[in-house]
Amino acid sequence: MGAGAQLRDAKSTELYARAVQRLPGGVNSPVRAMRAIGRDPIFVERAEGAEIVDVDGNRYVDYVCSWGPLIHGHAHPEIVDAVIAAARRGTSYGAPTEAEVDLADEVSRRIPSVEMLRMTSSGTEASMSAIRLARAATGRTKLLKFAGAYHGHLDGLLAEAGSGLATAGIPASPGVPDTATQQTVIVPWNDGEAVARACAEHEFAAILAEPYPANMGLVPPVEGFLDLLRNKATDNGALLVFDEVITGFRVGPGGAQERLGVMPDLTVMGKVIGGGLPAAAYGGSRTLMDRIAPAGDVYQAGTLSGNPLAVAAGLATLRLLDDTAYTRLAHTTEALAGGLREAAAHADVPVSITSVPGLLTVFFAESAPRDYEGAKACDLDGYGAWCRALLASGVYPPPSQFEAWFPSLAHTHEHLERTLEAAAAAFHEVAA
Ligand code: KE4
Repeated sequence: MGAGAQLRDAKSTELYARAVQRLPGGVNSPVRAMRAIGRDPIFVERAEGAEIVDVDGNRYVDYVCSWGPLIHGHAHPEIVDAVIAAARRGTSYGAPTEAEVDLADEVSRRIPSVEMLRMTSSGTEASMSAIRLARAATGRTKLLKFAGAYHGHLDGLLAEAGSGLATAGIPASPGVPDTATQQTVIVPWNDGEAVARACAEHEFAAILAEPYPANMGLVPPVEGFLDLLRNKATDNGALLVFDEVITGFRVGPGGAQERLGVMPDLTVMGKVIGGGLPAAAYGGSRTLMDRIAPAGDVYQAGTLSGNPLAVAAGLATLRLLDDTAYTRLAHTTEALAGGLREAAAHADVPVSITSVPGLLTVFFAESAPRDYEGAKACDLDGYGAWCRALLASGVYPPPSQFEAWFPSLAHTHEHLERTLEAAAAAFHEVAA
């Protein structure tokens, strides 16, 4: 679709009217509702490679890619074939399989700090379980997390920073009891002094961080910040837990910890590990992981944890990720980021774009935020208007300023050309 084209939306509109009668907000996860960019959701009918087609036949270059799992794009033939072959042997046994051991081997080979892992069905479950293990291993309960970081919707982490010097978290959602968030201390990302103060005041079970936060938009750590977290966790007697649900297997073969050379005690993984099917995991040293039942006394379980279909998709996904793939993904990301910078500059729209291989965010702000307060100060309406214009021109961006774009190995030069043409027109539209 050319710039300014109108989307056909009759079927999506009809479906949305039905959906809101049966699903809260018409969706099964909030961000999909597109409320953050001021429009109703688009219902998808099918997808292949870097493209999705909605129920009205509109085609888009997709930069959500299921929020990260689809590093090879939609319906990659080898991944689909692996899932079909697995399904023909049965969809779930509730018993161990060789493929689960193979997947654990593949992960351990890639993620330096993961000697052993346990699979779950979602990143939330993996975060929750890693926290329980950290609390068991240290005999402590308090957690340190960063404002704007997201680790899943578990009670203890749906917490906001208290007012003023109060360091205990307050519930970020109705239904979350104070007792759940009182053990959570929240400090600003990239604020070494705040981390030092918190560690002087509290004995933590864990310091929990996305090494490249991508849930406030992509806000990379400032030089040395992750080393500081490593040192402060060690000095405090806390475990350092890296949530690599987004960065794992994406920013490089060994995730952010390999790229930045900072080793956590526990790693939370998800998304790419399941190749688009429900799978996540948490892992670390054998000493720590052998505390998990039934090897140890820390209970954690899951009916579909490590299920054959998700493991088949995950194995096929990881086995396709060789050095050439990472080089290509890095090149695609940088070409996209550079082109978007040029398009914004040409339209005189103030944006700042952050990027690491496989991730980028277009912040509607003069300078890149270094923390959540900075991200919240962006021109959210401007981002929303720009996204609506992109959708009308056949590009599907993440429908929130506080998310990242997920380029994939299926995005070709032609996709980038279409994207940058639409982005240029959309920047001129919002600049007018
Ligand atoms: P899930 O429970 O949604 O599988 O994973 C939670 C999670 C944990 N850690 C990080 C760093 C995450 O980004 C996520 C979930 N990511 C969001 C998008 N930023 C998923 C999209 C959604 O919530 O619908």
